[in-house]
Amino acid sequence: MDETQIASLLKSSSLFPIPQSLKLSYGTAGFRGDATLLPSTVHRVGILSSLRSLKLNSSTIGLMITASHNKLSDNGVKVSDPSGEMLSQDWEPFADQIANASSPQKLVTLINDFMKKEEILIGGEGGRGEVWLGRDSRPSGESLIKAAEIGVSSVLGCVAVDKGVLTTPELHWMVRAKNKGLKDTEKDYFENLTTSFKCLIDLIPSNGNKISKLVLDGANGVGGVKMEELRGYLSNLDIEIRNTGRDGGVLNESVGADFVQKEKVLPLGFGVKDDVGVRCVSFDGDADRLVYFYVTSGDNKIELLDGDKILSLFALFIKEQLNTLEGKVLSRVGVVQTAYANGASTDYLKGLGLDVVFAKTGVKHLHERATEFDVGIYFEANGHGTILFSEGFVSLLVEKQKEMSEGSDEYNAVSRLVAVSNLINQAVGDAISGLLLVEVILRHMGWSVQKWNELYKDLPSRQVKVEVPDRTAVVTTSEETEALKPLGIQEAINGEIEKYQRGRAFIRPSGTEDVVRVYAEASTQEDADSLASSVAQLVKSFLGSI
Ligand code: NG1
Ligand code: ZN
Repeated sequence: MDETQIASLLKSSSLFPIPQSLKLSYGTAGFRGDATLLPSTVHRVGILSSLRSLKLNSSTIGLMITASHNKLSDNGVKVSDPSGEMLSQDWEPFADQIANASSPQKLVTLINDFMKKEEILIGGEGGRGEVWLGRDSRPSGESLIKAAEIGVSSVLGCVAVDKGVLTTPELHWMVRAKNKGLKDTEKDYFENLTTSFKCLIDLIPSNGNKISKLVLDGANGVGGVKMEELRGYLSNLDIEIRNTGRDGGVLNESVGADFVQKEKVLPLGFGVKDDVGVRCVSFDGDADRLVYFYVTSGDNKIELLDGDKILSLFALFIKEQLNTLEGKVLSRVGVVQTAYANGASTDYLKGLGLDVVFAKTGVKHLHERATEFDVGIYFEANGHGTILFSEGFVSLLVEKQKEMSEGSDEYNAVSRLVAVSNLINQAVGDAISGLLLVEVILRHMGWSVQKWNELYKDLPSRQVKVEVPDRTAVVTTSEETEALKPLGIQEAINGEIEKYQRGRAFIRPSGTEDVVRVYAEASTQEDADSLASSVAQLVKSFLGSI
């Protein structure tokens, strides 16, 4: 690194001093924390993104400012690799190191060492770098974007392009499209969705399955607003949009996919009286998750159709198309879930004859496993997921289609699969594209939300979070189903599990909030609640509570 570069880094980082006692780690989904503490972190992630772009021959990198489902006062930052996937995990330790470097000098030393190791050249001998910036609707995002911009451009030869307020999946999609040399604007994103959605609607055999109105809870975040924009392009979707954030509601406060999935109650803005039986859907704060629900009657309890049920609907539809192609197209279809998947969904998917594998919590882990298949479908129970089609498989489909007679069942099945591969975001889970696919499949099947819900019956479950002095004291096995530390806690949890029919429970430290999460499942809701509360009690007694 030459003198000019060193001076540039020292100067820019002195503008963003690191708060005392800040200790961050690039968790399940990047860095998160109270927004006021994050300018130095975001600035440094800007630097990292530039280095990543230089390392990858000037490919465009994405930097997203969001804290997804966290409260409004939080924010966060995560990086998209050129393919639209999450930052490669082998750069995460470097991200941790620079985010926590205690002074500009230490930061420069770390960067210098890393550049030598990675053989990254800067300035005259190096190439150019480009980083696209996006942010969700959090007000704190405005100044954090500036910190990112300054970080990016403090690396010589690198520029930041501010793409404004976006959903997380939009930015990932745009970065992916840019690096593939495809049309890459937000308008292109909308056009791609509308074209493939319309194509799937046109392929519905009767083309007439009527479907009732859908009501969206936008979590008072960016997703509802973008959905309003998209509605302008779509003539085929009857949707009412609530919780757009314009009516005074607060982001993620008693609204949104995380709230609905974890609390299993109606979000604000939805009433028991008017909405009984209506098909409803919730996005999370940055619109990379969705869950469906409906009110049965009486109280504000809901029937939840979570990520597992969305996954099951998608798997069923894909399988139906592939069955039509039996003997013509060979494919490996796989499903990826996490320990949070409801046991009943796993049984159902296995019953469909699908290969079901498990990954650690966090979509980066699920995504990686899904790439092992021709068609890999992954979902977290919380509604974050997508379908990955290998490029080879899509080319094979297009090739085979040429030999089929237009309008035949097999021809239509191939057309549907190709249209799904365009509609569904191949970069990352995307609430908007997920919603469109659910809607088209329900129409294709001629199903109501209630009928879809009957695919299988969820085992009652309960999730709680426990605030502890140090969540890192919990260390788990790789699949997160057993706790290795603190010593003795797993035996105690097992002792509780044994008391319940179909009991299952586990704990893990959250990667996005300062809590230990507890998950419990049992044959009745009462038992699931009681198991969750005794395991939470164990966490408190082993780790202390605050
Ligand atoms: P943590 O906080 O690590 O549990 C949560 C979700 C993940 C994932 C990330 C990213 C649960 C139990 N965990 O992670 O699945 O979506 O947020 O947003 O829902
Ligand atoms: Zn999110």
